[in-house]
This record gives sequence, structure tokens and C-alpha cells, in this order.
Amino acid sequence: MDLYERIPNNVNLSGDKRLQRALEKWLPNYLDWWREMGPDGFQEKDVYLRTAISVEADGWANFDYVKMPDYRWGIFLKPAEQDAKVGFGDHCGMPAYQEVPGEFRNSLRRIIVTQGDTEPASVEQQRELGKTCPSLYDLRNLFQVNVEEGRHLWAMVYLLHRYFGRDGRDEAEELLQRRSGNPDKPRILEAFNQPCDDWLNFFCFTTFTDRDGKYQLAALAESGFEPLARTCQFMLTEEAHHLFVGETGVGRVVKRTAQLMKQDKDSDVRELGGIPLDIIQKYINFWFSYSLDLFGGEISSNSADFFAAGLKGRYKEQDQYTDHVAAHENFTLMVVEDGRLKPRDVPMRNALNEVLRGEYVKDCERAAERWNKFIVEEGVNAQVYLPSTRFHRHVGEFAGHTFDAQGNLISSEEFERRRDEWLPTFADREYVRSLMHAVTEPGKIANWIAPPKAGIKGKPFDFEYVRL
Ligand code: BYC
Ligand code: FE
Ligand code: FE
Repeated sequence: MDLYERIPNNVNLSGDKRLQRALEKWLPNYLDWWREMGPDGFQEKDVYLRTAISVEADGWANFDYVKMPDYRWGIFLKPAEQDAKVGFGDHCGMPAYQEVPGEFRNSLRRIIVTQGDTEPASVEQQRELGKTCPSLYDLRNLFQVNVEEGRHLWAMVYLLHRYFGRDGRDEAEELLQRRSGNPDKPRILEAFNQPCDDWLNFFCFTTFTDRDGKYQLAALAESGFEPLARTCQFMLTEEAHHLFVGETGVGRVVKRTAQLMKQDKDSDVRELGGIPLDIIQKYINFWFSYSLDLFGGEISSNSADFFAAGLKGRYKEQDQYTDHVAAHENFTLMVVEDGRLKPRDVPMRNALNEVLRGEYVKDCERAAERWNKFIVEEGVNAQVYLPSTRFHRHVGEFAGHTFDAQGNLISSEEFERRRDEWLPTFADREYVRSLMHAVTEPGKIANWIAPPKAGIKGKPFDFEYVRL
């Protein structure tokens, strides 16, 4: 691992001078983007961050104070396996692709660009949050997530530069030019154009939207295009912390709310400065539904093509399945036909977006069960839940139809009439924002959230995670 080169890497960058020069030209543009669109403020502060120093399982040992612009962004791929094979699809069993097969070039580039686009988008969405952090611990976690999403951008940019020539370089430039929420040059996927301007949004985003990242990366980690697979395998090790931040973050908000409900059974949690459970529920509904859209349509010829080509597999394709061709199976899913919900059989390969979404939903349900445990532990009789996967969808079979949170088909008039029951209103967002004031004294925490069970890397909660 060349950690102390200008661009730390384990791909022997110095052995490919042209590529090295091209990436060294991209580097200052990246840093300009980071300064303009990365965390607002705090750039000169020391943050207690982990940096990858090797791609082995114990490569995360390195925790230290770093100023964010000095973070060792770099290019780290899981080491190659000998004789890697394409693991699924029409070319299953053939040698894995070490270069881009001409006939799949456009599909692959598009997958990589789409993946790459989400990473800087999330940093842009989160850039104002530092100013209202509930604790130094949370501030540090936000910045850890941000620098790693920056590194994920590097991961995709490396692939574009190394394997796609001229148009790869152009795409890498454009990744720095699109802006989350900008109507003239928006990010590619809609969840990444939604504002994420308070900490409840942040925790829901890292629970639900980063979890889409986990499942998409897992599907790409199976790819027959080996450099992509190996890149994603390493990215997944970073992703686990993002999901931890999200899931424990929502859990701590839920826990605090339950404590306040117990403390005073007769009053509104608002009077005690907490976030009412029904607002938390609406935020869950919002981010869960937008994140479901990220899996694409239920019935998708793209998903069939990606699988056939060996580019994008299923979740745990090798561990979980025996038939890696999946050419003759069918899958039954629900569609709307003549104004009613009906089951339809489709070829398995065309249903793979829905299959991946199903894995994701199971994982989200597990998170919701955890949150409900916190409520039970406080002795409060209430719960949060995940809405139906049909609710509030903008992509796929259910887009253009309206459903209640239980998944019953309803008229668009009824949906509009009841929208405020299910989705955050302007007043809800204003209320949540009114609670957001920075708490930056070590060991202190905002009133609307419970402290974490433990600190980072064995440090106590009152450790000075960011030196202000
Ligand atoms: N928004 O066949 P369909 C992460 C388009 S998150 C807008 O149904 P497909 C992260 C689609 O492009 C992980 N457009 O879908 C998280 C297509 O257009 P064409 C990101 C959409 O292609 C937090 C048409 O609709 N990674 O890492 O099978 C923080 C029909 O598409 C959307 C990836 O997404 C949408 N939501 O699947 C930081 C992996 N959905 O062909 C980071 C790479 C679909 O008609 N991407 N469309 O022009 C993919 O594998 C696929 O592009 C998708 C869509 C799964 C996104
Ligand atoms: Fe990421
Ligand atoms: Fe992430």
C-alpha cells in the first residue's frame, strides 16, 4: 500500500504514469469541490477520524486527529483472487473481465457513473449539519461519513479514468459539476436531490439511503468485471459504519422520545423539547419510500441485461444461490391492473431489482424492530413501523398510483387529503429544525436525543472527538 504518495493507493499507480498524471489533474478539482460543497466550516479543525491503512480485515486500526482536507483519500481495492470467474448470468464460469468488454461498455459506465454520483451528492446534502450537531461524538461521525463518501467517489473515478479512456475522464469531471438539488444540474437519482438539513433527516438518510448503498454495492461486489467487484468489496467495509451511525442515531432519538413520554404521560413531547413519535414516523416514511425507488423498477429489462452480462449480481449471489443462471425461473410480484392490485408472474431476471429490494426491506425491518425495543424498554406502549413498499413511490410499478401507508390502493384525492398524516409537513420540519442547536461541549448532548451506549474506538462519550 502506497499510503504516503500524493494519491494513496494499492493499485501501483506509480507504475502507470499516464493514469497517475490524469488523476493528479483531477485531484485539485476534487479538493476545490470539497472546499466548496463539503462540510461548511470545520475544515481547519482536528477531527478524530479513522483512515484505511491497508485493505486487510485489520486495516482500520488507524485512528487519529486529521484536518478533513488532509484526509488520505485514495484508491483501495480488495486484492485480486487468482482465476476469478464470472459468477452468474450467460457467461457464468468464464474468466472474469479484467478489461471492459466492448459490448457492455455503455452499461458498465452507466452503473459506475450512477454509483459515483451518489457519493458527492450525499456530502452536498449534509454540508450544513455540522453547525447544529447534537454532540461532538455525532459531529465526528458526520465527518467520518463525509470523508468516506468522498473516498467512494475516488473509487469510482479511478475506474472511470483507468478503464474508460476519454469519456471516463469526462464523466469524472461531471461528477464534480452536478449538484444535489440544483434544478439545472441535479444529481442522477432523486433521493440525492432531497434536502437533508436536520439531524433526524441525517439519521434516517444514513439508515435507509446508505443501506441502499450497501445492497447496490453488494450486488456490484459480485460483478464479473473484477476491478469493480474488488472496489465495491472494500467500500462495503466502510459502509458498515454509516449504517451504524444511522440506525443507532434514529434509535437514540426514539429512545429519548420514549423517555420523555414516560416522564410525563399527559403532556405533548414537544413541551419537553423532544421529537414526537409521529414526526419520527413521517421521516421514516419519507426516507424509506425514496430509498425504495433507488432499486429501480420492479420489472426491469436493465436488471435482466446487467445480470445476463455478468455485471450486477444478486445479494450474496455466491453464498445464497446454487443456480447462478436463473434463466428459467419466474418471480411473482404485485402490479396495478385495471385499477386493482393483482399478482403477475415475470421472468426472474426481469425481477432482480425487486429481489434486491426484498433483501433490503428485510434488513430495514430488523432495524425498526430494534427501535421498537427501545420504546418497550422505557415501558411505553407505542411503536414505529415501515410503511408498505407501495406507499409514496416515484419509480416503478406503483409510481403514478396512490396508496396509504398500509399499501391499500386509494384515490389521489384521498392521498392528498391525508398526505399530512404520512409525510413530514412544513410545520413538522420547522419544529424539528427549531430543536437543532449545536452542542459542542465534550460530554454534553442535546435534549432531543439519548447519548450513545459507547464512544468511538474505546474512547468515552466525553472524549474531545473534534477540537474546536
Ligand atoms: N431515479 O430498469 P429500471 C449509495 C431510471 S446508494 C431516477 O427500472 P434499473 C449511497 C433508469 O436509469 C447506491 N431514475 O432501473 C447512499 C432507467 O433509465 P432509462 C447507488 C431512475 O436501471 C448514501 C429507467 O429509470 N448505486 O451508494 O434497473 C450515501 C428504468 O430503470 C431511478 C447504484 O444505484 C431513480 N431512482 O435500476 C452515499 C448502483 N431508478 O434506461 C452513497 C448503480 C431507475 O430508461 N445503479 N431510473 O434511460 C444501478 O444499478 C441502476 O441504475 C439502478 C436503476 C438500480 C439505480
Ligand atoms: Fe458511499
Ligand atoms: Fe455510505
